[in-house]
Amino acid sequence: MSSPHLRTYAYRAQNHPNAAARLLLETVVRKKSNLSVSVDVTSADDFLAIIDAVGPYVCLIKTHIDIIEDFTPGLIQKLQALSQKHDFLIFEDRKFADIGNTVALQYSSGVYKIASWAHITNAHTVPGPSIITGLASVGLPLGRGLLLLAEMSSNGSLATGSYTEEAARMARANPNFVMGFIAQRRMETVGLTTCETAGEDDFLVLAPGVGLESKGDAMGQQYRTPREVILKSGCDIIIVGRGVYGSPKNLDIQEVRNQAGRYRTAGWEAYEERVLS
Ligand code: 5FU
Repeated sequence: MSSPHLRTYAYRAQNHPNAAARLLLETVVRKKSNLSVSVDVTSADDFLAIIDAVGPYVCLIKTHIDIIEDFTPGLIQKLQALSQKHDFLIFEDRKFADIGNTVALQYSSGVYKIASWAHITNAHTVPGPSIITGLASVGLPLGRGLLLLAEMSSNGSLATGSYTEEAARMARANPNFVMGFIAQRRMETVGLTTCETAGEDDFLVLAPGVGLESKGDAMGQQYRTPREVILKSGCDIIIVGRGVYGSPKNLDIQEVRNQAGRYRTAGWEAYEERVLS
């Protein structure tokens, strides 16, 4: 059997064991978009304005809800209304990293009640497999999906080598709730011993660190182009933040729309080249 990334998104949507992954793949197919925009702004008005502008071009909106300075629970209702209006899923980039009992509380409770509105969230593997057990106890009954942080885009990341291999093994042991990875490449064969072969699991790879112009920022972020990420590295979804919305201090909503369209086209063309060639 070929690696999942060589099959179409439509085929993978029909066969995925995780409900959130199926919804995401179906949205990708309907909208012909493998673009996720990361909306890292601190004002609720800017947050909603950017999402309304990029909504038609994305399959997934990625949030860091705890950076919004004027957060109120009403913001979540507005976000959900935009998700309905524009047909996209929501990924809260919470990067959980504690023991199972604590992450279950952080996921379900507190100010943000992430599990109640985010289709997808993610976790570091530092605490070991109990972090998946804790999050799954909340998320699985709600049809949510979890991404494991197997690699990071930042310069000098420690998520390499045996750490990444262990993350891949943890995913393989939990294929119902773990729907994929935050990573920079495919993970099917990572961490397999010489006697093992890749199974039938289809883990989606969502890749941050994507930019068409810049190669990085002053704080260690590193960018690759959509073509490098989707075609050469076989990732499934590109995650783009500042490449789409620029500087939040000078928001130009028409330009945000233009950039979202540009990244969507670049990501989709790279996918078509991948599955058709
Ligand atoms: F896990 C990761 C990672 O390895 N790199 C990242 O950049 C997550 N991110 C997030 O993607 C980061 O927290 C930002 O929210 C976003 C990238 O934003 P940018 O503006 O495209 O650099």
